Amino acid sequence: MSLLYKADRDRGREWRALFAELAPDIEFRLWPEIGPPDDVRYLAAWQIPPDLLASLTKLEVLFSTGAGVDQFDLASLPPQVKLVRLIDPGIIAGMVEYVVWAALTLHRDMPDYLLAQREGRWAPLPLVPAQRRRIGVMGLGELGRAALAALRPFGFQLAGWNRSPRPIEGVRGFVGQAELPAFLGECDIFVCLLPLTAETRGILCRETLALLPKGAGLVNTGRGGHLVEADLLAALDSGQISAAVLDVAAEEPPAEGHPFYSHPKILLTPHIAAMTHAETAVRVVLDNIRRHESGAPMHGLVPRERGY
Ligand code: NDP
Ligand code: OXD
Repeated sequence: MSLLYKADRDRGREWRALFAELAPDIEFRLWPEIGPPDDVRYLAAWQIPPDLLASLTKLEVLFSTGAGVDQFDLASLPPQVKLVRLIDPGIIAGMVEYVVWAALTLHRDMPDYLLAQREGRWAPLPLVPAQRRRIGVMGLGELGRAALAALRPFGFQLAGWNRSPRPIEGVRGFVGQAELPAFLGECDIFVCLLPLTAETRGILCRETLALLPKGAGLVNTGRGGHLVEADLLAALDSGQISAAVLDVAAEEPPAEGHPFYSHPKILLTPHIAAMTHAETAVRVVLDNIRRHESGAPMHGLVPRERGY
């Protein structure tokens, strides 16, 4: 039985070493050395070259090497192939660090202070106590829930918005489109941790940004496709949004000269909020392969029709 790995090659070498140690019965193949394609039962990939799937006639499971699956063209995935996303403690830990850093950065007005420092100004702003700051998270999945749990000890007023009810202690819950305006109206800082689907594409747009309290801060660690970039720039210009921390962009990397690189109210990072580490990810994938082989349900199995 073999698994083909098609993602970052350096990380692939780490995966190969771990597979050799932990699962010598599985032949690990590192793209582009795919060997006989009809031996491949498992594919672990971030992006899939066109035509690859058609050659893997015995493929049983496609494992995303990340938490999301929006990078795949699901229409080209044969219906019998199971699709599994990565629910990985390493990704969760990375995202928690990033969201806490981003929320505190906005809470403590760091974009203003960075600008003041560069301009040689000593300009203290009022310090808002955490108890008076309202932080909302969109998407209460693995990552959204972990981020909220890490923000709780600071004493912020926390809220969460989700497709289905997900009660979380210490967090005001809002559900579905009908409650989106009420949720947004209570976010001084809000964090997008949604998956990118037909329903969530463009969800951060002029209409929704206008529902936030004036001067709110935005964190997008979901996908670039959630945000209508021109609408954010307009909201920053008008002061409707005071600052944004963005880890993702519609086009990655954004083209040279893109306003996100130089905007004084935007902190941009290159899609590094969380990263997949071989040490944790390989164990998760192996556990799922063993589950699949024994007929047990895999963790992170994606219902195709739902798209996340
Ligand atoms: P999950 O699938 O665990 O959670 C997604 C959550 O979003 C679920 O709670 C789901 O609701 C909710 N949701 C889905 N669609 C809607 C909708 N239309 N309206 C409201 N809520 C909705 O995903 P994760 O938490 O693991 O990951 C979330 C996303 O984070 C990934 O898809 C990826 O885009 C992004 N990500 C970014 C990274 C980075 O480095 N920047 C790293 C890793 C992930 P329900 O409970 O009802 O299903
Ligand atoms: C992921 C990502 O989905 O890194 O894991 O964005």
